[in-house]
Amino acid sequence: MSKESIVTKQQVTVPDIGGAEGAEVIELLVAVGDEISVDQGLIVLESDKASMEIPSTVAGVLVELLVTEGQELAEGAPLAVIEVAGETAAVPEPQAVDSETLAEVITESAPAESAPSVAAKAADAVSSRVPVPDIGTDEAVEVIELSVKVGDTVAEGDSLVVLESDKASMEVPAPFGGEITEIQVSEGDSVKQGDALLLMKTSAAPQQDPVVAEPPKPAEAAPAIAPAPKPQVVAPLEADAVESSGGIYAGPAVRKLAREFGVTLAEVSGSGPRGRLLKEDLQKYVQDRLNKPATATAGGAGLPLVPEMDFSKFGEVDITQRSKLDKLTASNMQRSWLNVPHVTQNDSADITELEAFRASLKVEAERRSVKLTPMPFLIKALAVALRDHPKFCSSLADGGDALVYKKYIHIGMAVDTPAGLMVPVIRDADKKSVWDLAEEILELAGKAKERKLSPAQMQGGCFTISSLGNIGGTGFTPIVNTPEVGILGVSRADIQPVWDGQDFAPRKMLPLSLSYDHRVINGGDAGRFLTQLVALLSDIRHLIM
Ligand code: CAO
Repeated sequence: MSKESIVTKQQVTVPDIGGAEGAEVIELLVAVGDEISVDQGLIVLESDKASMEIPSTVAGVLVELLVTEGQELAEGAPLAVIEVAGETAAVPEPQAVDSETLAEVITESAPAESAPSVAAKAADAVSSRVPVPDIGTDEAVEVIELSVKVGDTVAEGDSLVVLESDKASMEVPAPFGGEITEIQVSEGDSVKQGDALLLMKTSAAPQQDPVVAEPPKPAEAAPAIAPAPKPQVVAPLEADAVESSGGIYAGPAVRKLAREFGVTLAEVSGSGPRGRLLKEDLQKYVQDRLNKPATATAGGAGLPLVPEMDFSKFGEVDITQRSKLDKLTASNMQRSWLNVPHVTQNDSADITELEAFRASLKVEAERRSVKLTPMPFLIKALAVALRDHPKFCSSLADGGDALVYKKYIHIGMAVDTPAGLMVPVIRDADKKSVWDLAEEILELAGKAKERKLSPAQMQGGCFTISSLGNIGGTGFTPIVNTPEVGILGVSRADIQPVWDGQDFAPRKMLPLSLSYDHRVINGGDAGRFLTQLVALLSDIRHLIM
């Protein structure tokens, strides 16, 4: 072999993946151009038995990735092309690493022997010891399930035990077909790589795979050790989402799906061999739950489910898909409604004088090309009340242990648009004149209706105002726009008879509904806030104070 430095392109293929028919590529761990080292994970494959990182068999630069996420792969499928630089003699054979990693026959009593003779030895043995394979960690993992019992006959690839660490759950498959003669662990035991799991009497020699002998270990009256079944079986789990696995026979893919659905595996019955839970079992369970009529039983997050209904049974219907904005608003509303203990306080402001003043500014408004509605006055008054009651401009933090007081007064304004509800934000409302506010309201409402608001124009609000004044109604319960803690609902102003101490006088009354987060705002705070707001609107001379 030449010792010249040359660059060769080498293909990495899918190794023996434990008899799995096909496994799905669930993650690409590298990108073209990456420097790859030997044993570095290239992709993550997931079969119905395990998730596993497929390591590179060579070191070099990744020049081509031959797979995509979601693709199904079987043993031998090409994965990647790696440009390997080095002396020809030093270039490793790609396949050799695959086989080494995937099937080891280890002798404990003899020095290293040639591969075929070790394989033959294992085949001849009466019983072979199946150890814990390379589980990608030196830490002990727990035996959470014994999938077989003494006397069982298993085929190569059948699950023998399920191990679980705080990061992964993995099945240990039979390295060859045979009969279980002794189980050397119990559920709940902690085991490490190399520890004995069980003994198997081989029904066929575990020959075919190329084998590699490990260095001799201290002699021990032990049976031959069967090929260590699998490398790096890793299915990451969220620490807080680890299903209690006792007695549940399910692979990592199913456990992962269950977590995504929020399903407790113990509630699902398995239809696979030995009661194994299959993906289909989970899907059927979820479908059944969705079709079940709502009862007092709790659904996800402890909520009773609202059943889906076939309304066409009662008459003609039309089904349309909701816009993204509508769906986003729906989920924001639900989140706020579920998280915030809402209280709504109602009052009405006598805006007779405000309205007279506004009418007197009509010509000036036209000259300025501005529409002077009650809204800029409301925002002006609101800004003063927010300045005087800073709690209304706060948000909960640190899991509820702290309050963030904002030293700016940015007010969100709900705008009803054909596409759905939008809330542009008027920044530093306390520093703007009524004319400035009137201009900005017009501009932001226009942009909202044309869907031309930038994300920045919809962020940073401290408090929201929602006016249905031009539409109608005498009051409503606005939902707090979390993480804000308060929202002002404005209904339609109307002339009403108001007792002035001697007579009923016709006054223009503006209904106001203040909803607040009762975790932050108390009734007293809300009463004082709304009373000040009413006073400001009833006598706008106070706005300049
Ligand atoms: N009472 C009586 N009349 C009112 C009023 C009130 N509270 N508020 C506004 N009006 C009048 C205005 O004076 C104007 O009439 P004139 O032209 O005769 O003066 C007319 O109604 C139209 O007002 P407008 O709606 O165009 O302007 P606005 O400044 O009051 O409000 C905006 C602007 C963008 C807030 C409003 O158009 C809007 O979209 N409101 C809906 C908000 C919403 O959907 N909230 C619910 C959120 S939760 O689903």
